[in-house]
Amino acid sequence: MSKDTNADADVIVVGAGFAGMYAIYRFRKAGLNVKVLEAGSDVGGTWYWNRYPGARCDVPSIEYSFGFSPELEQDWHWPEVFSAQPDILAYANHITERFDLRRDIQFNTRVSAVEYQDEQNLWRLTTETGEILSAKYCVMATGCLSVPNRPHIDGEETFKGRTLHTGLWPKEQVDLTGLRVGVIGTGSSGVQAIPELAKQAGHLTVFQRTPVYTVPANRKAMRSEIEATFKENYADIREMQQKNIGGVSNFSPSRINSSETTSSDKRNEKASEPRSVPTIMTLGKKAIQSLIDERGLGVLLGFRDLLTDPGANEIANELYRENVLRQVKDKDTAEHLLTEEFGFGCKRQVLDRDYYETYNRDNVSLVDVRNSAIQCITETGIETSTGHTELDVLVYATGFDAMTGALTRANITGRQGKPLTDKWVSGPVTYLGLQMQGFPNLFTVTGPGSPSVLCNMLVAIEQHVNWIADCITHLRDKHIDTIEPLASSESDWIQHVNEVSEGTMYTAPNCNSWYLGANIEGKTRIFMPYVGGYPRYKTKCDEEAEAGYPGFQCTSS
Ligand code: N01
Repeated sequence: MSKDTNADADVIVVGAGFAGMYAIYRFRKAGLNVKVLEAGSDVGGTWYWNRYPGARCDVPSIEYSFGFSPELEQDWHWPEVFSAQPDILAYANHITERFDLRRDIQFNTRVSAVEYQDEQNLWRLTTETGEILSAKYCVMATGCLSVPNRPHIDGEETFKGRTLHTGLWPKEQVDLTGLRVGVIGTGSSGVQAIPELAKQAGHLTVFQRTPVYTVPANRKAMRSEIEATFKENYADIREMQQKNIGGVSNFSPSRINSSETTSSDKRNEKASEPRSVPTIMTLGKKAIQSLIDERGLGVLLGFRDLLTDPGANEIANELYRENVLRQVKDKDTAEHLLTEEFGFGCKRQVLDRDYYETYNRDNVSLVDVRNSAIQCITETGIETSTGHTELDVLVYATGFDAMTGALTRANITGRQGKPLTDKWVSGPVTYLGLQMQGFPNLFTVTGPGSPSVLCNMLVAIEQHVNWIADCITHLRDKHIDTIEPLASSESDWIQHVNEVSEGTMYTAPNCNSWYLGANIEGKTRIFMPYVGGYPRYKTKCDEEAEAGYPGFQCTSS
């Protein structure tokens, strides 16, 4: 119960992923009474739902962790350099127990409506079971990739086998031994799942619409001396994260460039003044192929000009295609796996473990749905324009209604009952991805217009939740009833978000990614995250707070 009103809490948070979890800790510290509503039966958000075989993180474990507690940093042990889903979920559970978070979370509670009550200045949340809860502040911690996309395919309801989605994988073990399994989709989820599913299935058929750019992931175990060094330097690592464009301390492109060059390159660099950073264009194709031979395809990602120079991007593409042709033994399969429609950097980079090698297995086949279109799902499998594939299990690895999906589905209405979906009819409109005009005292964590999915998520989450907690504290201290952005702040910010994305590979005309909403039929094509970099973004948020929120309209009774 809220101390100030008759509401059920000071703040209701929707979602108990990492954002909702940290919100409990941080809001409690600010003296706020908090209640979290979570659809799942436990904490972890994306790591709770995405349990498919092979699921793991593409940010180093040491960095994909919270920085708010030095004791937690020291105590927690990550078994691998890049963590698998069970280890991240174990971390989420550890935090929940360590900070006694569960007592403020109501599980198995899906929110069906979030409505602003103008007269009472309260947010009223209705759950699917009809329960009604209210609070002065509402925080949507609903995640950027939390609404699975399952494209409609004719006949899908007739399939007599088992249907699964990578983003809603069952908790209990799924035994695929000896079964005929089909996978639709070759994004990050499909690429991670395919090698693991192939090991279990009798036969695996991959239905691919767009070939993926994927490079081998780091698969090292965490060595104790490396872990000790990280832990000794955690304070510096956190500081470096704050200064890095993607919120990752070792992500600086210049460091990557220098670490990916050979030792002779390094000697040459030392000898020559001024020091030149090797690029794809300066090194040339042959030299880069030797680097690939030495260290794998991932070296391509270390070159700065990959994302800025179309010529460099095309050389990287050529090298990429040549190396895929070398790895996949069956020439026809290899040809169909070749990327061609867009360059590196349009879609989220995928990291894999044995993706291409998997196509060399006898029990794996590829159906290229560009030449062999899916026509319908039958009782026993998938019918394409070139034949029928018999299946016992069909796995959708077809991604998410990203960034806006969870918010537009929550039936949010603001002042005078105005739906958020009306405000966002031409794409999401927010100020700093934190608030929307017309929706007072409603906050979004890692909302569209913030770095979110282009940043280390845990860094982005901590920054947003801290900002929101400080903002609510300010409102309380100053006896302010409502806060929402000025219309001009919103429109200036959206213009800036669009400007900084122009001319990048992300928004190239031939690029169709979920960042742009292009994976969802009918969704407005607009680049949703903020690509101007985490430090620049954080400075802007800090400036707003330090100046007393001039970009926002506040009211007091
Ligand atoms: O989803 P996606 P995802 N018929 O949208 C295909 C994060 N993540 O779940 O490209 C046939 O990328 C679609 O084809 P196309 C990460 O940020 C991270 O894999 O649209 N195919 C594509 O191949 C990631 O980017 C990790 O032509 C259809 C696939 O389905 C984000 O989540 C792991 C189709 C969807 O790929 C989303 O990844 C997993 C249709 N009708 C996820 N509809 C890590 O941390 C869609 N497809 C490593």
